[in-house]
Amino acid sequence: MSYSLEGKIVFITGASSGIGEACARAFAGAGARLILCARRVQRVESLAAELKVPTHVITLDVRDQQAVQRAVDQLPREWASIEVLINNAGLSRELTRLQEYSIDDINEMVDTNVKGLLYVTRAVLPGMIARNKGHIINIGSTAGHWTYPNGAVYCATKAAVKSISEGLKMDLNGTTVRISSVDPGLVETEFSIVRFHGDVARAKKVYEGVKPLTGTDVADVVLYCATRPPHVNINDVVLMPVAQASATQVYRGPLDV
Ligand code: NDP
Ligand code: 8X3
Repeated sequence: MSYSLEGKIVFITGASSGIGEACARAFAGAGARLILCARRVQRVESLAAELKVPTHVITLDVRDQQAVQRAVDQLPREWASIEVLINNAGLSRELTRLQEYSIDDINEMVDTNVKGLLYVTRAVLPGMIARNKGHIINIGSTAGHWTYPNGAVYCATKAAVKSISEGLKMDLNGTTVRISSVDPGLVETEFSIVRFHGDVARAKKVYEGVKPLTGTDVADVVLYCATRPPHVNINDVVLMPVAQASATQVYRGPLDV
């Protein structure tokens, strides 16, 4: 028997694009009520207008700890009982040897992927524990399992997400709050465009000759984790395109998929 999300409040960071947007659509399909956050709030407003479930939109930069805490503390009463938190907001910048990395790029990845995720979790989790009900789903990455060349910083941030998920499983022991990590390989979203600072042609090359995962493929797995019966905790799911064997081994020939 799967767990119903009908009417449940689901908080999604990074809902303006890619996996976060796909999660919003998937969880709306399951009848959840959605708190949708990102910096590009107009995009989130347009998405919310399409969805046929109640939504609450927040402009949020997860790097701003005070803004994160305020956003959670100031939720209207009817939106305060968050049951599922999807920590999705994240990004990569460049692919470069550490000795050449721009300090701004390093800070942006660490501040968003690690500190931002911690800030949101720290703000939302006490309420879940007090209600003894909740589920945190972190979007990690295969990059957190296997480091690849020129990816030390991004891979380190995703290894941190893996450690945070594992640590939370221990910290939450004795409560009914669940913690899952969903760790995809190549997903075609705006991720590579952001990584290469808007160079669309370079971003396209990442997926050349491959059928990558889509945001919807990942959202399916996130939804699966969230709809297991309350005694079942999916700890970690690693998913890749069938054409991908590791971070660096990607088959770019024809495949009948
Ligand atoms: P997108 O670039 O399409 O989406 C990233 C989302 O994160 C956007 O909604 C963006 O919103 C949000 N975001 C970025 N920085 C911030 C910030 N400071 N505050 C709030 N929101 C922020 O990429 P994906 O959908 O692919 O990425 C989503 C997650 O999936 C990331 O954590 C990424 O690391 C992870 N991932 C991606 C993979 C891939 O191959 N695409 C594979 C494995 C994991 P806005 O800019 O409007 O604030
Ligand atoms: C995104 C997947 O391999 O580009 O986390 O780092 S990868």
